[in-house]
Amino acid sequence: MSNNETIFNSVKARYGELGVDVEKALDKLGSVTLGIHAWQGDDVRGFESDAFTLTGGCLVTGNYPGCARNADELRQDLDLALRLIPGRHKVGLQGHQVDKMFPGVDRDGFTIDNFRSWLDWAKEKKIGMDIAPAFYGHPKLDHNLSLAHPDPAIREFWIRHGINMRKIGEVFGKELGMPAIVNFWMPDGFKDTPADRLAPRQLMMEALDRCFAEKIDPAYERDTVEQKLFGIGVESCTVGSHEFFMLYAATRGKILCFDTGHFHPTEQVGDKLSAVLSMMKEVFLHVSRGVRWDSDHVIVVNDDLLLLAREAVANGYLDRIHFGLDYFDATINRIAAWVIGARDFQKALLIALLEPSCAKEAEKAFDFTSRLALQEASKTLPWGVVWDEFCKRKDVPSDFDFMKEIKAYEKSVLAARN
Ligand code: RNT
Ligand code: ZN
Repeated sequence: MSNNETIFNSVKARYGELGVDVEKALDKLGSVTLGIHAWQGDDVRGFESDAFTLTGGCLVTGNYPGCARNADELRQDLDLALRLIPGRHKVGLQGHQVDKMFPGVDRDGFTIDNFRSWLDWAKEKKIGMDIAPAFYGHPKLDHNLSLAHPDPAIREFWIRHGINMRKIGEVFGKELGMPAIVNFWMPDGFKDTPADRLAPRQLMMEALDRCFAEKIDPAYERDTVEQKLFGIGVESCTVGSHEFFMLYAATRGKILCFDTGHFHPTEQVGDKLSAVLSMMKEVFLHVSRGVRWDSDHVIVVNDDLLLLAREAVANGYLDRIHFGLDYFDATINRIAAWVIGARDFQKALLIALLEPSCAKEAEKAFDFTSRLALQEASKTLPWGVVWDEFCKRKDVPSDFDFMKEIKAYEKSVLAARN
C-alpha cells in the first residue's frame, strides 16, 4: 500500500469513529453538477461586435492576456478547465456569446442557429447547457434601463430577446437531455434617488410576464430570476430587487436565483436557503463573492461559502438546488479562475458532506456550549486528505499541481492571442 493510501485509510477510519461515511460523501460529491459560467472566459464581452463590448450594465476590470476572442477559443479554454475540475458539469452561456452572427439580425432575433456550434460541442462532450438573456452591453440598454424602460419600443426589443433565449434553452434541453436554466437578470436601476420607484417596477413586471407568456416544458427549460442589491453606476435603486424577484418567482411559479454577491455584505445566502426552500421547490444559485461594494470575485473557501454548502447538504437540498458559478476576474488567468472557484465550491461541499452529527445532537439537548466546541472541533478534521482522494479518483491533478497545465497552456495557446 502506498503512503497516500495508508493516510487515506486512517483518515477514513477517523471519520468512521465520528459516524461519517467517507465513501458515501465521495459518491455524493461526485453526483453534484456545477454550472460553469462561460462568461469568465471572455470578460462578459460576448462575440457579436466589438462596438457593444461592455457599454454598460456589467463591469469587468483587468487586462490579463489571453481573453477568448470568439466561441472557438472560449470552448478550447473551457475544455481545459473542465479537464481540471473533477466530476461532470454543465456550461452556462450569456445571450451574446454567439458563435455566428447573421446580417441584420440583432439580439432580439437570435435563434439556435446563432448558437449551433455550442450545441454540437455539448453533445460531443455529453454535457448540459444553460443560457441567459444578456440585458446589458448593448446600445438598447438606455439610461441603464431595459425591461423597465418607459419607451415601449425598447421594452419590446428586450422582451423579444428574453423570449428567444427561452426558446434556445428549450432546444438545448431537448437535444442534450437535461433541462437548461434560463436566468433573467437585468441591470435596470438608478444612480441617484429616483422620484418614481413604482413605475419601473410595474413595467418590468409586465415585461417579464410577456417574456414568460409561452409555457415551455420544464423537462427542457426552467426560468429563473435574479435579484441585485445595487451595482456600480446604479447605487440608489435596483428595479429587480430581492423582494421584487422573490415575490415574482413565488407568484409566477418561477425559480428564484440567489446571487451570493447581491446582498448586504453581512447577509449570508446560506441562511436564506432553508427559509425559501421550505416553501419553494427549487432554487438556482449564482455562487459569487462580494468584496465591499463589488460582487463577482472568484469564490474562495470562506465562511460564506462554507455556510452555503453546509446548509445545502445538511438540509438535503442537493437535488433541489441548481448550482451555477458567477464571477469574472480579468486580472488573473481566466482558466485558473474557473478551476479555482469550481474546485473551492466542491471542497466546501465536501467539508459539509463530512460533517459529523455531534453538534446537532448537542443542540437538540440545548447544550449550546458543546455545540460550539464541536463545531470548532470539526473545522480541523482532515478533509483535505479526502479531497486529494476525490481528485485522484476523478483523474484530475491535485490542488498543488493543476497550475502546471494552465501555465503550459498559457505559453502554448494564450500567449499567441494578443
Ligand atoms: C451581475 C449578475 C449577473 C451577471 C451575468 C453576467 O451582477 O450577477 O448574473 O453576472 O448575467
Ligand atoms: Zn449573477
